[in-house]
Amino acid sequence: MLIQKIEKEKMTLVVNTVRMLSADAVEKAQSGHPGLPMGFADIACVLWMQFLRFYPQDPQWPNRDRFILSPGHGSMMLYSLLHLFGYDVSLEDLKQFRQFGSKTPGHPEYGHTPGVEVTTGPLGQGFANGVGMALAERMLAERFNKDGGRIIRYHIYGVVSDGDLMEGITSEAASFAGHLGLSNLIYIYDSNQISIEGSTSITFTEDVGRRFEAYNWRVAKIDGHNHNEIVAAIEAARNEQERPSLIIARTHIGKGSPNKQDTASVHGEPLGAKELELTKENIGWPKSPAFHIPDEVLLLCRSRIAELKEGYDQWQDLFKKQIKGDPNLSQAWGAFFQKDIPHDLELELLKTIKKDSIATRSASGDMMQIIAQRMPAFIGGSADLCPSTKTYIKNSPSLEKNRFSGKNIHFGIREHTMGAILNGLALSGGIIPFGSTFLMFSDYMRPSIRLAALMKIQVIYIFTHDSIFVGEDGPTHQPIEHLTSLRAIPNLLVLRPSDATETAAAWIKALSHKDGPTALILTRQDLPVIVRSIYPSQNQLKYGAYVLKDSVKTPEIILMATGSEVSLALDVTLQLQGKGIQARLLSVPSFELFRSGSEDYRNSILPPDCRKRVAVEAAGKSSWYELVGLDGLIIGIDGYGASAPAKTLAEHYGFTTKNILREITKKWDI
Ligand SMILES: Cc1ncc(C[n+]2csc(CCOP(=O)(O)OP(=O)(O)O)c2C)c(N)n1
Ligand SMILES: [Mg+2]
Repeated sequence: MLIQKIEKEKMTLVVNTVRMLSADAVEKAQSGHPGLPMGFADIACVLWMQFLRFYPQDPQWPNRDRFILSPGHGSMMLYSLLHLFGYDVSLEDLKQFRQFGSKTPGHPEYGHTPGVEVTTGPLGQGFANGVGMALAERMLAERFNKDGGRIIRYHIYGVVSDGDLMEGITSEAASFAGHLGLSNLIYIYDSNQISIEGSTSITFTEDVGRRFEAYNWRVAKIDGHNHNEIVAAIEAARNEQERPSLIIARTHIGKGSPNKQDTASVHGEPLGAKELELTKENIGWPKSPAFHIPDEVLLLCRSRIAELKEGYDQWQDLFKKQIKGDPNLSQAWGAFFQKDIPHDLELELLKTIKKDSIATRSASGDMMQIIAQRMPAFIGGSADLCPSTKTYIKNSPSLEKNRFSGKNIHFGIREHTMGAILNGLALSGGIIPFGSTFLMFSDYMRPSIRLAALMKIQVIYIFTHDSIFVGEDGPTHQPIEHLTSLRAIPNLLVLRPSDATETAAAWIKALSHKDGPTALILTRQDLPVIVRSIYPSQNQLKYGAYVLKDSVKTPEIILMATGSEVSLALDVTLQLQGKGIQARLLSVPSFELFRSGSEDYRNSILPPDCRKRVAVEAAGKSSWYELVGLDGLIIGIDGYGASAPAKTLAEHYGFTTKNILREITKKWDI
């Protein structure tokens, strides 16, 4: 095992370098958070110097240990470590902390700075992302560690703070991780007993240790500034085979600052020139220049990188022998890590449509069986709703403790953490994760959906029961503003297919959309399958909107609809055409795709001078003004739904051909 023993004085020198680089950078920026880096540096340096396995020249090495800074406000600690340990983060980058376009933004951003494993900032998310990463390790290990080989064997180390542990998402995530016994997960709690408003005693007096023990975690308590205790605790956690570990480390925020240590002000304010000087004096550091790195520290870090390279090279040899040397495993590795889509997949998905009327959730469920067979990286589950969301992969077992070969994850009724775990799975590489629940409950996942979109990672959400037409369950289960609010998240692809055939096209789009998440919005109720030998092909879904039924001459009125309302709008269009009115119908499965296409195309199907525009969607109206303008007509829903059979609701809210025709006539006298 790669463990370099380092004398206490030398380690302290590294620790103080991280402390002072962080404090100097915050001081220079006059913005940032010095307290966490100063208080946690002892633990971080022991971890990086003696345990964490990585190779800075290959930040995406699949078998690296992961380091997660869940309290992302401590970003300067991470940037200092990345610089010292040879990642492509220069001293100049540290000096540009928090400046526009720099590699060192305010909070760590995935895909922006080499070595940053995940974007963190919203407290609690990083904690739950790590659970997804630990689960991914277990699943990949089960698939690739054949005959005692250790191609996949890594740990997830995470820093978690008071703020993280106050957030409810960490309870869900810890419960899930404890249930599955994810012993590759090692979290170190920066228990400095300080948050922004002061001492945690003002609001957070629970016994965190007992809470985590109850979740089936191994819990240890240490002095977070005692290097021997840190080493012993991490070693013990690494030896644990049954449970995740929480090491509760009593630390002192702003450690080393004579007047600001243990205060809330050092959490998020520069030390100030005077206090910075006093701190340097206190720990025996040269007062100038700022950003000082002793030569000895550089040598120590370089020797650590050399040591890590040995491990990296050994793994590459093993990879050549075990994976490249075995045609089956080699092909499987490609399938997991490249995630190519079989060219005939859409055809295969279309073949699953056997009825002329089917709910899009059910059509999707049938299609998912094929996708799971053809694409082994496709793995996921639901928040206790798979019988309703139709997302269970039938020929595969559920994941269980010590059995990670299956494709079905039971997230339990933990939507918040499901969202964040999906992000962790996606960040691991090798997995296309999906998660499902009712559209209504996407609210519970919104923070992680937003982060997936920000990180540009591939996650697929299957949100079913997508409108008031769920019926009798009533307004608590009837989404209204959810489509609008999902469409408002930049870089989230929202697809609401109008029938089973568009559902196939939507799946192909979701699988090929690798630089962001996709939300599939599906119905509970049956919808007629649009006969594509008569109507245009479903593969035009890729344009976001397309003409489903055209007028003979230049359109006089254009109807637009999504999902379950497309067949209704088609009926209206046909009726209008029957009266000799030049009506055109657009199916609009995705606002984002339509918006990102060419202006020429947009104008061709939605000519700017055609002002008689009607949108039909059983949801809140606000997103539609973009397409119908202020002079258009929106058949939508103001307020909430109601508990009643779907047919009654359709009448009440006006989603009938008769009513829509009446509204059109009322507005334009046609
Ligand atoms: C979800 C969320 N809510 C609020 C914040 C704002 N915030 C940033 S740090 C923090 C608390 C800091 O306390 P702690 O986590 O103990 O960090 P420390 O002060 O010890 O560095 C808060 C409330 C946030 N980042 N995320
Ligand atoms: Mg704290």
